[in-house]
Amino acid sequence: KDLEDELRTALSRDEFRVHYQPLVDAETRQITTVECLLRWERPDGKDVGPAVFIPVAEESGLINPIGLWVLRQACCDALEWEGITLSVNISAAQLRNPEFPIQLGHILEETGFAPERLELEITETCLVLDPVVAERSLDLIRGFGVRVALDDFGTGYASIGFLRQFRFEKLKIDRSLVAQAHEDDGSRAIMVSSITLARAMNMDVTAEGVETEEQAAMVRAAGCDQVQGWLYFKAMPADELVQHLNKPV
Ligand code: G
Ligand code: G
Ligand code: MN
Ligand code: NA
Repeated sequence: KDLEDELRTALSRDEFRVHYQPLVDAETRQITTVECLLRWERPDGKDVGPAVFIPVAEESGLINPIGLWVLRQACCDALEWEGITLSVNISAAQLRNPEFPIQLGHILEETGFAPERLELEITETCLVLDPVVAERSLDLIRGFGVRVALDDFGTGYASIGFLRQFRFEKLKIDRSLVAQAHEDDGSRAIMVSSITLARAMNMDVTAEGVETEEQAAMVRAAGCDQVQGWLYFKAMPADELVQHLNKPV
């Protein structure tokens, strides 16, 4: 309850920041996309990460205004990052909100951000909880020209059925699967066949959480289109990010 009140105040006092983590093209090694990761700069200096405050925001419904703030801020920041796609995490509670597609449409209109440069990352939780509403919202969102990525693939359950039903434009292989694939043959087989399947369905594939050159070589060989992880970049503020754009890593 305390944290919930603090989050409410944080929004009105403009204490949130959007940081950006690049996704690097597996072949050209150029930055193609940046993922928006929310940060909270508390005046008392005590860091609370999104893994802690996002669940509280989700339970309280505050994720709706916070999520819209992230979208608006990121679209403004990225307006002049020519050729770069923006990737924004969307919670189940946001996707379940029937107002969400309309609000997204307004933000695109007001900021002038090209919808073709926006990608939304959703998790299968969004789809399990309310597949009918999710499908309708995703149709509306795609109608704008916005793409949809399935995030955290490899951590959940029935993902293969979802791939067929929801036709994501991108699959993001979770970092736990990337790490395990480097350790054991069974996990590697799951990762490699998931990538093959996704590509056969015309999806783009990103490997997340790549921390070593060995992992990067492995996911490249398996056919990933983009590589994301601390090997290349951590999330950083916009002014730092712009110094890295248009330079191969
Ligand atoms: O930034 P970090 O890597 O610590 O993120 C932790 C978790 O919080 C991840 O699961 C990430 O997807 C989620 N997260 C970060 N920023 C946002 C955001 O703006 N909206 C939502 N819904 N989740 C976010
Ligand atoms: O759930 P999602 O995939 O959106 O989570 C993003 C989270 O993963 C963020 O908390 C981000 O800081 C973290 N992350 C990004 N790259 C790496 C990495 O290479 N290693 C680790 N351990 N975490 C990472
Ligand atoms: Mn994500
Ligand atoms: Na993920």
